[in-house]
Amino acid sequence: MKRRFFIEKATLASMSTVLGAELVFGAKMPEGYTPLALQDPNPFELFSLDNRMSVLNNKPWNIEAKAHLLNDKVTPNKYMFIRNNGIIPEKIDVTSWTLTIDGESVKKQKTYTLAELKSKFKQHTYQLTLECGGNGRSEFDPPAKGNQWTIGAVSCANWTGVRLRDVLEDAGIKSDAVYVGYHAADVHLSRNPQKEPISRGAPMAKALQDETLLAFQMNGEDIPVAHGYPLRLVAGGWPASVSGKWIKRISIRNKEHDGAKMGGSSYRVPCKPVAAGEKVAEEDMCIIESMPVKSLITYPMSGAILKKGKPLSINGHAWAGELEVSKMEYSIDFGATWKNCSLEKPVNRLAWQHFAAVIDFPKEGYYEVWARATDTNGKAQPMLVPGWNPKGYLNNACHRIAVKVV
Ligand SMILES: Nc1nc2c(c(=O)[nH]1)N[C@H]1C(S)=C(S)[C@@H](COP(=O)(O)O)O[C@H]1N2
Ligand SMILES: [Mo]
Repeated sequence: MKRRFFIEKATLASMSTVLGAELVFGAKMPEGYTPLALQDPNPFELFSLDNRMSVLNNKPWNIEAKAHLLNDKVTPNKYMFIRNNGIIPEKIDVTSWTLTIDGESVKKQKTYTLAELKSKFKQHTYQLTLECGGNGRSEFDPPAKGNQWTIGAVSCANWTGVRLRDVLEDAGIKSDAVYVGYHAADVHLSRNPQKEPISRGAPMAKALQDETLLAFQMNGEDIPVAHGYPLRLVAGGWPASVSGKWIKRISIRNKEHDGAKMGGSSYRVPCKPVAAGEKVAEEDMCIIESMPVKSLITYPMSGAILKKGKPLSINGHAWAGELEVSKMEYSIDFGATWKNCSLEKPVNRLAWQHFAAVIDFPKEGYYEVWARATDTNGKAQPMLVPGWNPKGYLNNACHRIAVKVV
């Protein structure tokens, strides 16, 4: 029997509209087929990414790096993870782009063009570590829903812009201000214009830090579209969800910001540790602020093979949210004993630090190199996955690579 395909007329008509031309033999298309011109573009070309990056999701786009791709001291654009909660703004007109400062606690609501922001306020450049709160989620058991990030949702780029503080102070901050909340130009997955994909923020103390920027450049160029062109908030050391992309409006609030993904289990963890899989009441969840101490071995790649008698040079980065990393160690005996790595100072506050070590292995065989950072409060990374939480945030377990000595 001849197979017949039923493609609704309305679907065909809407496909034709998007294609900008009649889909002449549309009725002959196999069921469920998407015309090539409507298929997802190649994400590596679309975002100018290295094709070894891992695509976790396409609707919305979520893409992470691999440890060995993050070996540069400053993360190049092509290795920077992309995390979207909604649809990247489709039309961005920089000439008409404005930023409005409003909210209950602004003295005088003000709107700035990009040109005004750039000329009116002093510009600053900082290297800032941005890590997604859900980086490492894939290791939690029972598993947590959401993008299954492994270790690659972290970056440290050069960000140039004006201080958020300077702009907020220009508009005027009332004495009852407690929080800022951002509103951006990306589109909710439902395409409902009443809904925002994400609208987070930070307490005033974080908003007013020297390093909290309204940035228009990343690594010396216009910010790539996927990373928030033409204007984004950058708040290093906190979950990167605080660093709103495509910023249109910042509200100075007289209460904790209540935008999309501020409540429930979004970017919040149980205030006190809970058993794995336990249900946690909303009032027992706390907003994630400074990210925990963590590190990554970026050289060599896991699976390295080494000739017997040769030492192995390793290197990588370590970071600790608002704090600095004060000690970096490695272990080749599954954490039984630890030796020190050399550790550089950060180039500025909230930038990741670089470590290195030269390791001798006693004999042929299979080894693992584990790396462990300790922050200035004396807190070290846990060797294995830390406290379970409903959304799988804050996995700062020691990074490990496999090494074979032959
Ligand atoms: N407007 C907007 N800002 C956003 C997001 C978003 O979806 N929309 N995602 C946030 C999250 S969860 C993260 S981890 C970072 C990721 O920044 P990147 O894509 O530039 O690496 O952007 C944050 N800012
Ligand atoms: Mo994130």
